[in-house]
Amino acid sequence: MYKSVETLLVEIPTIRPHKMAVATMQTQTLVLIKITTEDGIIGWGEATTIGGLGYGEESPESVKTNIDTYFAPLLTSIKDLNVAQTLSLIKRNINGNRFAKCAIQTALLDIQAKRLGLPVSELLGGRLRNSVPVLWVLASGNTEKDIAEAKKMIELKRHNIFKLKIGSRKVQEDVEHVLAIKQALGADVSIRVDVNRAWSELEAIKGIQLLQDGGVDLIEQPCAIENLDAMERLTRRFDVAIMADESLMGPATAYQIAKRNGASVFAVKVAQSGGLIEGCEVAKIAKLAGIDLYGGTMLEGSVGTIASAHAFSTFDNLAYGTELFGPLLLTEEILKTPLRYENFELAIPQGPGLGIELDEDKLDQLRRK
Ligand code: MUC
Ligand code: MG
Repeated sequence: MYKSVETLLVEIPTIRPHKMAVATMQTQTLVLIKITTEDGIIGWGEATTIGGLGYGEESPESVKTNIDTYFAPLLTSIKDLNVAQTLSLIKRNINGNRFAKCAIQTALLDIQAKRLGLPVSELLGGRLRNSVPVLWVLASGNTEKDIAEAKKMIELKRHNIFKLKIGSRKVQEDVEHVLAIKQALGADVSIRVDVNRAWSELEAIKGIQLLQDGGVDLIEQPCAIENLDAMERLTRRFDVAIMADESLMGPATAYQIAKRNGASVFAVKVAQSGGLIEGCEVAKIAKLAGIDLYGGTMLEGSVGTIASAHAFSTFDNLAYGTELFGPLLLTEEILKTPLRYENFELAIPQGPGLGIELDEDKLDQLRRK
């Protein structure tokens, strides 16, 4: 069935430093998985994370080691299982490792969808849209540069919603930075902030009140991953949307957060969820709990980005759009035909599988040897 499973670490510099409370990125290390079947079909998946171990529990190196050592031998030993049975076998034999599991699942779905001649979205229940709105993240760390960058994006019709990375400065300084940008861009431009869990609950109360009063639309992951008590109290206290990001680690945590009103919006990330199917399960839990949806990213390159878009295209209500801009933050193109960003949206390919073609010569030049 599966002849080979390869894991590539691909280093690509970013277009500018990307400053977050948890790490400053100058380069992104893409973790790409290529699975080849015995009858010659190739499937791709991605397990990229942010800042090595700065953001999550899996690093590019740990993902590669675990895939090469545990996932690959298991997959190449399979004789006659369908995709669901293969995923179930993986779950029974391997704990944790959501990023690796997502990448493997993506590649298996890419293969299966190519076999059936359908886009991956159709294996996930079917798309409701052919494109998704994409915001841009302002994270240069400088107010004037961020304003200029935002104005350029609006002019290019690339993005008209912005998320600001805050949490590394004092609350008051961050608030002044955000509100200066909000004022410069005007009432019609939606501004959101991502604190990346940097605030204590008291800092969050102070910061969120000022941001809410200043017209900011959404506050992402203000407090620590495990501090769901604080997330719940903030969600109940404020009118502005409070979004769970890092606290969401798949369907089980989605259920826990939903049950206790720990967020008003979920940032669904396929890698954090442990797969595209699990990302759709998180969305289903949100829908049942009356929680709004946002399509998140781990700043993946084109493979993870388009895989996410296939999953997000199936969501009934994507009230807060997506942040699937990862490939636009990178200085190198790894697809033969780049993803299409136009009119503030990312187009989702109609072709079989993920609907993309990797430039393998380019990957060979960029991969860690
Ligand atoms: C995060 O926490 O949201 C997504 C966009 C971005 O700039 O950083 C990531 C991670
Ligand atoms: Mg976030």
